[in-house]
Amino acid sequence: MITVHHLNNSRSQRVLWLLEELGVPYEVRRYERSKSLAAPPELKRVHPLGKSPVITEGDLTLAETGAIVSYIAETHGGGRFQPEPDSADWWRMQHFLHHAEGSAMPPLLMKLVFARIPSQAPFVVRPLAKALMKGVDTHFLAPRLADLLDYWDASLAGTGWFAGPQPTLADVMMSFPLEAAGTRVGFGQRRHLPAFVERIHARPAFRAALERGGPYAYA
Ligand SMILES: N[C@@H](CCC(=O)N[C@@H](CS)C(=O)NCC(=O)O)C(=O)O
Repeated sequence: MITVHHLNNSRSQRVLWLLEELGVPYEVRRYERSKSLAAPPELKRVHPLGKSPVITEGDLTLAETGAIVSYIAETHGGGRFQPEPDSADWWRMQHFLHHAEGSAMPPLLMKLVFARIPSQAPFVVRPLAKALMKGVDTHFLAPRLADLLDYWDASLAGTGWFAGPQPTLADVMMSFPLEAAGTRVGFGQRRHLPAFVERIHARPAFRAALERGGPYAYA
């Protein structure tokens, strides 16, 4: 049986959600973030990087959400949550599987980290730190994030899903960047992004995953 090593308020919500969608039995081992949001050291006993999600099943220990959702779909999914192999939608799904962590999350994480810097800087340099971070935000992050949000909004415009007419692993992977963007950046006038987040949160499998994993700040 799959064990999900689940950190509160984290990317591993996606893994629980997929397992619920596919009706795959699993166990959850919960870990709590510290005040600084770090994962607890016990996670390093599961995988050397100490991040979540990690799954274990038999001899296998697997980290990285993209690899985990592919493993679950391939070994337990029976073709569900994936378009026809090698179709254009299948390749679109592959694109978003990589895009979610490779291109979408880095600027969102930078936004989170930079926003925290001024309050953690020594009192006397706080105004300087604030001005510096504002500059980075305005000139570097904001235009890049706007491009990303526009791209995601346009990608959802056709069917409401990222890779074809049905939900796929692409939607599972993109759920976290969209939820994070909604909180950290805001969607502005883009209407497909909030509709997507509402749609996935209303799915019975997403609600069931919340019950198994515990409260999730983005839901
Ligand atoms: N690209 C990795 C990122 C893993 C990751 O950074 N997970 C976060 C939770 S969202 C974590 O464990 N943070 C705690 C820490 O860095 O101490 C994935 O998708 O699995």
